[in-house]
Amino acid sequence: MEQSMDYGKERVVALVDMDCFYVQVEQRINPELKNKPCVVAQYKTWKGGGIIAVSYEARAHGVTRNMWADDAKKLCPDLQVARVRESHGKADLTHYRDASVEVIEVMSRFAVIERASIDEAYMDLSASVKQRLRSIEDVQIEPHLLTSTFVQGYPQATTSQDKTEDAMLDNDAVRLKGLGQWLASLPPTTQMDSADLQLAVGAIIVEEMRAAVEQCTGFQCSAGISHNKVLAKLACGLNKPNRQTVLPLSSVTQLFSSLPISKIRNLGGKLGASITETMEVENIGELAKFTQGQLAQHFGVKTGQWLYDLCRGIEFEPVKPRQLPKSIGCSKNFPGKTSLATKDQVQHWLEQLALELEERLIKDRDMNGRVAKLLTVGVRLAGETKPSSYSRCCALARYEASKISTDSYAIIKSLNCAGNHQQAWSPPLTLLHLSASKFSDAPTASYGGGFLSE
Ligand code: DCP
Ligand code: CA
Ligand code: CA
Repeated sequence: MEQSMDYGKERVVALVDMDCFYVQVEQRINPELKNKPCVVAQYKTWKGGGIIAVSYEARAHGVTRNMWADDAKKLCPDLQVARVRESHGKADLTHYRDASVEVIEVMSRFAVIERASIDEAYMDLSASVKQRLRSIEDVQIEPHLLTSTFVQGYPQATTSQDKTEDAMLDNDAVRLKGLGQWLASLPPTTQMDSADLQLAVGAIIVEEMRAAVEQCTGFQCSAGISHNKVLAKLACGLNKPNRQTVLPLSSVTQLFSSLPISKIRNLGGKLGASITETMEVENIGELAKFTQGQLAQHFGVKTGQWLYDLCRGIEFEPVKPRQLPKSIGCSKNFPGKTSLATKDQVQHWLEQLALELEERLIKDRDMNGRVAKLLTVGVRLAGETKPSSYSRCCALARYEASKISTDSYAIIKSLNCAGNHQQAWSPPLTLLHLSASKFSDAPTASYGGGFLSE
């Protein structure tokens, strides 16, 4: 098929992701933790608790997520440890969720955003970029508008002497050199349909957005600016923290030639593993040697076409305007000996989870004017060989913890293999998860906008 020169470069898409998010939230609550090696840990019962977020100062000492806080302290003796709060006997993430709402609120002043997780959001900047380009005169874009921007693939080191020279520069000098080179290669701002020029203007908007986020919330973040979600997400991770990266399509071939398939959005799991196995390739760029037909043969027409474009850096998934989470859920793990082995225990923890869910659903209804209609219960069973997971759902009729927990119990009861007359639950459960989804507008009388808020 004949494709236009700009195939795959139609949009400007960015991803913004907060740096060590929970750590920054804790540092804002307790400023003594700022600029120090610091982690956020969950629960204290075992080895000082499990680490779920790590400041960049602590990363420099080799501290990583999933380490025990006690082990991390051996690597970094002056490590500061902030603790996740607990309520209903489980982790309480309210602070982080509230901080997330603050950030999303600031970002939404700049663009229509899609909230992708507690600390990241996609945005389609195509329209804003065109508008900005129309409003600026015929000028060259100056590096001082892009003070925290890296351009992937630049500076282009062509000779080995170039490479030796670049190796002598500090990180920011390399950044500036690359940025300068790339900006110099752009056409004048009157040539509005230039894909790279559009990326440059997108990057200016994202610089402004990130500055506003820091100004209004105190939190720093990183960003990726490219032509689609996959490239934007990838670019965002290239120069963390507190930096943003432009990924022009022309730099993709080089980047993809040594990029493991698992690093690509949506390919971190089973699909990625099966691609590596069936096609016998390690890096995403290697997929470009297969025809559309070959890829379709192994992965079906739809996925095959998607991969054919993707390994060339081309992807079309739209940014969906959505600021609110699609579901509200909570869960708790019961590892090893703590697994739930009696009906009473299962009921008790369903009640605790239902209490949290009720609280958060009511807050969500009041703030966002919507109600969830579906309740899903997930469990994981302890297994000798491999653990198995199940989920069951039912209608969510009322926001009432007691009703939620009895309904939840009723729909998972059949997973208990112990006899009806026994108190045991078997096999024991190592995870319980409750989640509410399928939102629709709340009846207007029951929340803000009625006479009470006049
Ligand atoms: N989080 C968690 N458990 C995980 C992954 C993340 O509780 N397995 C929480 C803590 C993180 C937050 O979500 O602070 C955001 O996750 P990220 O993966 O974006 O990681 P960070 O923001 O901590 O670090 P980075 O600067 O690398 O983005
Ligand atoms: Ca993050
Ligand atoms: Ca994230």
